[in-house]
Amino acid sequence: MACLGLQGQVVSSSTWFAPAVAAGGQGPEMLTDGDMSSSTNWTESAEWSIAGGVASYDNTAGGTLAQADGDMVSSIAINTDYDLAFDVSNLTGSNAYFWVESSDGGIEYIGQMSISNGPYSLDFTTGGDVGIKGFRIRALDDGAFDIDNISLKEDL
Ligand SMILES: [Ca+2]
Repeated sequence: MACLGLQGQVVSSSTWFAPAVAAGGQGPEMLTDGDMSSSTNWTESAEWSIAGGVASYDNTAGGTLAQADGDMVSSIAINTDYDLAFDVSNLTGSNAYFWVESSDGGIEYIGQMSISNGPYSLDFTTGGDVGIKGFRIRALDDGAFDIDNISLKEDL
């Protein structure tokens, strides 16, 4: 059947009932406790702490916040597209640097980037080698910050 559009034109039913979300989308969440509700499945170097529902980097030296492959809901795979989201707040200092890597740092997923406060939505594609897999953020001064709501999903 046809429907009348806003200007009175005839709109085909296939247009009128087009789905709101296109095909593709995202897979399920792959990280455990990305909301920082618990530190159990995260491994923090001395420069990081998880408390009060956020992870905090203290800017004293380079440091890592990691989740081993076995602690993730699902594993990073080779030659796959991923969407990574997180929120940064309370940044001090002039800048902070940030890498996203496999849990031992052997494989780099996202190279050095400077960060500021705000929500981030990034994507990356793994290569043919993901090493021991897992996930970690490596931070380097200058700048302490908090991070929360870390989400990693396959970009379908
Ligand atoms: Ca939180």
